[in-house]
Amino acid sequence: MQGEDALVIVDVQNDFCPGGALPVAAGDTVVAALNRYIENFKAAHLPIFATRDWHPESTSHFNTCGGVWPPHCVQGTRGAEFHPHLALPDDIVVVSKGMGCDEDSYSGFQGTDGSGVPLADLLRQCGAKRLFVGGLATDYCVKHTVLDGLKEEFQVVLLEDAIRAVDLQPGDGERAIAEMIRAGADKSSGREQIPA
Ligand code: VGL
Ligand code: ZN
Repeated sequence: MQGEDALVIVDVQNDFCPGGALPVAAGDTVVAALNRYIENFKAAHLPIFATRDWHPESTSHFNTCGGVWPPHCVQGTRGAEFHPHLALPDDIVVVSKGMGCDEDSYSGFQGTDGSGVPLADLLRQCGAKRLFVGGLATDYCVKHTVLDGLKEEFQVVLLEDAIRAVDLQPGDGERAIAEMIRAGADKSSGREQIPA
């Protein structure tokens, strides 16, 4: 890790974990890995961002309104809360996305903080050049966040031990990882770059 690194935790919310409305298999197993990264980034005084899916009750993103997904991560519900064991520091920056009635917003870069500042601006404001990305789900929000991060000209390290896939089709997660690597992401688990 170095002074220009930031940790970006994608959508580690109850609804994407076992028991939630749109559960990712073993989704909750990313929590322990992410908590280790959080500790390391905190100790190095490096910035940490957490994105969240933050949908209205009615949106074209949901199968109740013509979309693909069962309703999930509705604003203010328990399902939209971060996983209770995710050890988010108090000064974490929360980036919300998917608030519109007509958008999927899979990418954290479509999200904003409480004052409406987009993620890319928040990252640049704190001098970040390299992003370490983990969370849920590999084949949707992690993938789109990583690809947009690269388009925004950040270096991106995919935290392979801290992601899990929806796998609507078997192999979607593996294909998403391949796509991220092709686009320029570093597949390192981050372990050699982050002291344990
Ligand atoms: C996500 C499907 C629908 C995700 C969000 O966070 O990966 N997937 N909404
Ligand atoms: Zn969603």
